[in-house]
Amino acid sequence: MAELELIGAPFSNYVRALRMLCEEKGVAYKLTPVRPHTPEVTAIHPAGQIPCLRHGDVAVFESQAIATYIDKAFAGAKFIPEDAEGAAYTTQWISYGNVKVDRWIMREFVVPTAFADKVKGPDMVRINGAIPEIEKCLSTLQTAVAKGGYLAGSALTFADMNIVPMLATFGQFPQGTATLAKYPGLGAYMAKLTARPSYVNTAPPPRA
Ligand SMILES: N[C@@H](CCC(=O)N[C@@H](CS)C(=O)NCC(=O)O)C(=O)O
Repeated sequence: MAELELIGAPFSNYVRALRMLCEEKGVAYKLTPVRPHTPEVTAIHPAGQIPCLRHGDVAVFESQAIATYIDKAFAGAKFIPEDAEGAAYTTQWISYGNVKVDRWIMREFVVPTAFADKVKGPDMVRINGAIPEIEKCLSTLQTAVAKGGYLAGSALTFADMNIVPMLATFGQFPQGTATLAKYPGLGAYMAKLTARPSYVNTAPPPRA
């Protein structure tokens, strides 16, 4: 069978989530660690975003679609359940992660904090404005994982792998640590997920 190639820089949470999926399933893969908008990426993704996948003649963009392909194309444990209810809850939390958690944590907090204008400094109005929306996300996620231990119920799914790198990134900032401390149930869930070899083994190298 052709080699599975994941295309995208390891600092991307979306790339990490897919690497975690491969680790959890025991699927061998080659990582091509390129940034967005590079030729390997634009050959597949019309908007130049990472991650992308190549597997023989198959070329896929969008992390949820890539995860679905990997989960279905390879044997082993399923992380996007086959049953109607499990599939619905899993894709529901993947979408919520991508639309709400990524928006408020990554786009409105992490990016304006870490890549602030060198002259003007960080846009604190924008960054502080994100915190109440992030808290809504954290509260929602804490309630969800309180039921069965994982977002989609009592079993680990790709929805958990998708969300945990985003939450952990938030926790790398002092304001993120302080905000997360208000949600101990979510903290326990994060501790459980980040202790897994699939998370530990996919840590991005320190940025140069
Ligand atoms: N919905 C996309 C989001 C991917 C995404 O936002 N990737 C970022 C890196 S983490 C990117 O490529 N950013 C560059 C850009 O949007 O131009 C997915 O799930 O794959």
